[in-house]
Amino acid sequence: MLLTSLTRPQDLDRAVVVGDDVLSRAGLVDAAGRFAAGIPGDGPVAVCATASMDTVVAAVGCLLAGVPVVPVPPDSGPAERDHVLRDSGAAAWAGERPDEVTLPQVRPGAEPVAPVETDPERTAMLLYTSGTTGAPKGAELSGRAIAAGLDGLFDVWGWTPDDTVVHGLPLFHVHGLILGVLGALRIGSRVVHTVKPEPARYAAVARSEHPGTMYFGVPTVWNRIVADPDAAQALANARLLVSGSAPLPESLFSRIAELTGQAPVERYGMTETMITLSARAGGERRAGWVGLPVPGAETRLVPASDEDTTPVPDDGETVGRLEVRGPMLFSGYRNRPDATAESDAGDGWFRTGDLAVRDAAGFHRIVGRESTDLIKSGGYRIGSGEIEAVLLDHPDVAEVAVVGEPDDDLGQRIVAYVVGEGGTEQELIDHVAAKLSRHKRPREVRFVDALPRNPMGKVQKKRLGR
Ligand code: MLC
Ligand code: AMP
Repeated sequence: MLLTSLTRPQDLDRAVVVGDDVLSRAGLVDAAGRFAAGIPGDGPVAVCATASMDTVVAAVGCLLAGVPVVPVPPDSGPAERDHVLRDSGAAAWAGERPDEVTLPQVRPGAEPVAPVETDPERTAMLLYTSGTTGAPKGAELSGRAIAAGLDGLFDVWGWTPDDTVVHGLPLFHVHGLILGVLGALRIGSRVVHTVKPEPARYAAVARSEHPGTMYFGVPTVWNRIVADPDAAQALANARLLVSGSAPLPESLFSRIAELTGQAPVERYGMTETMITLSARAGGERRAGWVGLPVPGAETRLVPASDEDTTPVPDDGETVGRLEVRGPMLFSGYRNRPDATAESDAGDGWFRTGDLAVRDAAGFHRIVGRESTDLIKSGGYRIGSGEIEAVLLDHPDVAEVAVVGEPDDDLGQRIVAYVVGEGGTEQELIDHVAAKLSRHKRPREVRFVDALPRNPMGKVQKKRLGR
């Protein structure tokens, strides 16, 4: 059973709070059990993952029924949504249903059904995530993998039922949904979701009668919190301030420490691997470093070039390609044996695509990514290929190259270099926002006469940019 706390006989008031909606543990079990009663069959359920209690109830209902959950970003445009629905083989839809979606809608039953024991190896969550090219891939996470990943975090963060987790992150990714909701429901702590990850909302919870003990954010969220010193100071009494999903700049680490009196805990993860590296609650927190493997996880650094066979020393300086192994890893990409095989380095090692260094104490620092085609913007992982394909569909675009450029707030911002005539910058931005999730829209379009290409005709993205 993944959500172990839900089988405890004792109730817990305010077990889940999302905005103004509040459920006790018993209330959640009842609502999720009634949702489960309405699930037709045992195929995956696509959950329109708005930041709402409905999403929490639907996801928990599916897990109690032993049916895979496919969280769909609520603003995903038709191109992205159709792909997710087709590829996942979703059999039903939960939440507000767009006209074009014809799947049967889950209608909660009058009586809750009891949780079923499911094969822990069965996919519990199918999370869609971008690759460098093509449409997003569905990472299959089994109940066993999710449980292992969460148990590791309970250990390293000293996370207990006495905690209250606070965040406002999207409920369709590992960070917001698995850590931020399922983590709380597994250990039995409370969770407060602020609907949006705005500094004032985090501060309001911190100053309320029911303050949090752990606050989660991506670096963009922390950047906005330190820009509002009053909000930052409200978090001073928290037990842990946790950052992840993208690199936390050293200056931001220091600023958080200065304003709140405590250094943040940084951790590193991926959709495919959950969280594999983290600083310890009671251990060293080092700016620019993501800490040690969580219990069960192992890491290795392989030479950064195929020609080089010299082992990468643990000197804190030599860069290698990061590979990870452990019980929290996914079971593969849905319908993509090619991509699954490509990510598999043998013996259970997963190629993260990240470049890292490791020091003698086992601390890791992420120094970049192997591919320029994966962009991290606001903590979202975005493949340039998917955006390029949509832009090329626009009649005014002849050629395009999409890259991530440094951005003080978002980490990277999406910039599209376009060869073409007629379309304005805003038209092209809106074109992408209408077809894909909004966060995949370019923040900037630069019109150029030609794209830099090598003699083979391949675009040289590293030569783009200011
Ligand atoms: C502006 N907007 C437009 C638009 N121009 N919308 C459509 N088309 C246009 N042309 C509007 C939007 O509607 C929205 O309004 C507003 O602009 C903000 O847009 P945004 O891009 O969504 O928000 P922004 O403020 O930039 O977001 C910052 C952020 C967000 C931090 C809130 O990036 C975020 O939630 N990031 C979290 C990502 C995350 O959880 N990643 C974890 C992955 S798991 P409105 O009204 O809707 O606000 C993982 C594993 C691990 O990585 O290690 O954790
Ligand atoms: P996603 O699939 O959205 O989970 O994105 C995973 C990617 O996010 C990783 O491969 C890293 O590139 C990046 N990432 C996650 N956490 C961190 C971190 N703490 N520091 C640097 N990069 C991170």
